[in-house]
Amino acid sequence: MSTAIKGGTIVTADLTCQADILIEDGKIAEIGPNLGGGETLDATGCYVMPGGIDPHTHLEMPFMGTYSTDDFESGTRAALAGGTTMVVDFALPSPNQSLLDALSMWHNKSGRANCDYSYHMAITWWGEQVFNEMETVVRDKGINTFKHFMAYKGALMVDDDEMFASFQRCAELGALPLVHAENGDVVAQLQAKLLAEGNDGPEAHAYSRPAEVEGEATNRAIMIADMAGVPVYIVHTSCEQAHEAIRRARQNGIRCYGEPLIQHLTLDESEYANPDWDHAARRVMSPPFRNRKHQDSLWAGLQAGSLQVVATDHCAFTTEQKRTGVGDFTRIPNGTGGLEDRMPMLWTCGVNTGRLTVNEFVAVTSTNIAKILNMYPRKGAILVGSDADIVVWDPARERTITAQTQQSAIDYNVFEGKHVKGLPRYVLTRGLVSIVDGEVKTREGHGEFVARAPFQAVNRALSQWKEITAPRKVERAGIPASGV
Ligand code: DUC
Ligand code: ZN
Ligand code: ZN
Ligand code: ZN
Repeated sequence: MSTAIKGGTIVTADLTCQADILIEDGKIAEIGPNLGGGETLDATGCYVMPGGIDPHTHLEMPFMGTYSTDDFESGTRAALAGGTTMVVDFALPSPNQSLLDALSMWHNKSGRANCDYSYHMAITWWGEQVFNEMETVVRDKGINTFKHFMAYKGALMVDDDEMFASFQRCAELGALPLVHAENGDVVAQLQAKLLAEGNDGPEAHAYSRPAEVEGEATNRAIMIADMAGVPVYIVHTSCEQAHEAIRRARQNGIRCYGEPLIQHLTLDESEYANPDWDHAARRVMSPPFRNRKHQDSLWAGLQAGSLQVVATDHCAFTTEQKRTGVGDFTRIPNGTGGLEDRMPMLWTCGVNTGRLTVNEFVAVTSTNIAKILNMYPRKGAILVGSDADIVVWDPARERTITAQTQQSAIDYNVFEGKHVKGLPRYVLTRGLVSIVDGEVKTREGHGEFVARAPFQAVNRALSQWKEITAPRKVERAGIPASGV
């Protein structure tokens, strides 16, 4: 069965041209003038672009005493409705759980996915088993990225010594470390102080995670990666300090990447000042929304290329789940949705305002991350042989975002009331036409796992497991170890 997309303007990260596309067996078979096929999709007046890739989602994730509400079915349906044709989710082992067990759990959840997906593996604890399983994950399981949390002390957080050891392991395996960069020790102390002072509302969440906490950790992660001899990818870069650390490092020849979220680009900290508890709590995520100065820095980074990717960190909780944190902001499940709105919001606030060109839009929503994650040109490209993950984008189509018509399973939308201009006419996932003029025609289970090969690794034998041995306290003359 073949499909032809006719009459549109093909836009990729590096070129714009008029041509038709012929799709056969889920792949792009031909690009050129006057192509015909079984089914014809009219792209007149539209841009024909690589489907969006969201490299940062948490679908049905156990977190803070609950599970994020969008699963692989509703999450990927929401993604497709907004022009995103692939997601990369985080497999998150619980403490002492085998990485391979966690991976099987994630594979079980993703069976209902409507579009293709891949995983990052999180390093949530450190030990000989993790060290050994990292090799299996990279060599046999098609995963070349490992996520590290520098925050969530007492839960997901890894310390610097563990992070350094894991980064060195990534270097020798040809894997890329990802980092949630916030200083978890400082956050924990600020949270305790705020609560003790009676600040228990959602606005205190933002006070407990100032930009400095992120700037410090971003710089630390980059320096540790440099010492380990491995590139590093900083997830949800939300502030000027973090962006500056990335920009400076890149200027000095360090290979590092930064990923702003559509939420941080378009929503600001005033959301937490809303007197409606639900309104503010629904927007609690880490890092929190920032002010205009930080937003301008992120936009400038996308324009200059010092930031490369726009993601969502889609981690959707219902209002009822958020209310677990009434009386204690530290118990509000962290996370916001965004999968369905990333592309229309970025188009509206980026392309329509002149901040981004159409080609830059493709780069930051699709092509750059396909390259960074080593799945280009299968994904992120319009080339003969690439997967037919394609969005036919109608720049004239408009809509006001509202939870009432969204695909996500939660009961609100953080972009409620925003008017977007620029929406998909057609969305194809490996050739399957899944969205037609806003109408959802997704097929549950159509999505497949995308294996990603390792990067070229350091050319030497793998190291052996070594216990981290660092004396924590040393007795000095007359001063007991428990003292200063
Ligand atoms: N931040 C969130 O807001 N949610 C999920 C995990 C994270 O780091
Ligand atoms: Zn974290
Ligand atoms: Zn995070
Ligand atoms: Zn995340």
